[in-house]
Amino acid sequence: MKYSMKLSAQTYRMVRSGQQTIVLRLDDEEQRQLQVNDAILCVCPEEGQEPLEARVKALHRFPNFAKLYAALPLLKCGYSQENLAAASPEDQNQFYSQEEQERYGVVGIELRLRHPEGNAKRRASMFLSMVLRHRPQEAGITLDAHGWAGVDQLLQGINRRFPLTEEQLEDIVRTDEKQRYSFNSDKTRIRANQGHSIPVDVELAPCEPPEVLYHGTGEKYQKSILEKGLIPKTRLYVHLSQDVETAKAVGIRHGTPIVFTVQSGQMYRDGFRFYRSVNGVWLTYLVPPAYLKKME
Ligand code: HQG
Repeated sequence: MKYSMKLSAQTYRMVRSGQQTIVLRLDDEEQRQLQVNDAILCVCPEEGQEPLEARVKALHRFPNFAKLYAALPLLKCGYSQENLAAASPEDQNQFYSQEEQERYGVVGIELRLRHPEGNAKRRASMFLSMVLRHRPQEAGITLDAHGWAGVDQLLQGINRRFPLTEEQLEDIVRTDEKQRYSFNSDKTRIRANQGHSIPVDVELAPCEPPEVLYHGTGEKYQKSILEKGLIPKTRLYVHLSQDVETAKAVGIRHGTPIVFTVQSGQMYRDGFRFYRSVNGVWLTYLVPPAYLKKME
């Protein structure tokens, strides 16, 4: 079944660019028919733009916007770093009356675009991250002990699947939204800043973390995490975020997001080591359950 959804000009632009992946609505009769994987057409009558073809990736339902705002990553819901601090569930009152909100509940419709903008660049970047963090053999290259790959070898190695020029590679490194990669000083070598599953030492100095850090994950892992603590699974480290919004954005990659607070200050005093990657991700080897608390 095919649905169509009207978006304001601003929402349309943010959805098209990939910055916004979750559209907020009342959970009324219309939205309740939606199911995961349904095809949905996003139209913008104001601008007379091409409709965007999408599928429903997930439906995040809440009794009210206060709960939705607390749970979902607002940076994926139409807010940006500039207006995030001022974001409030009351922003929705201009669209839906209090009465309607209480009557129907609300829903975050998570979308996956069929033809995302910048798709070729994004796919090249994802391949790079796979090669530089997990499987260099896919490009027929090896990484040195510190995770570096020669730029020439890398470009040659990925050429068949992703023919990139040096300039295009530099553009990916410069514009990556999470600053995942670094060059050495003369740009002859490149590596991923963090996120590896293969044992490389990216030369991070241990440092003192803030008193509290955050870990975003999927609800489905909650029970196991509360029993065993946070473990690195396939990566070298457990990844922790400096703020709740980033943690929620990490968590939604695993389904319904939940966030744990980590008593990192206490862990540090108890002798656990912490590292901060060049791109601002906090890393540690494991977090025992005693230092974890699920945020409500
Ligand atoms: C979970 C992305 C059950 C853990 C992000 C997580 C991040 C447990 C999953 C970076 C567990 C591993 C890393 C336990 C941990 N039982 N589940 N005891 N302990 N887990 O992708 O932290 O886009 O390896 O909660 O932004 O989600 O790749 O780790 O859900 O910075 O650059 O096991 O990856 O960055 O998943 O994400 P991941 P992550 P990039």
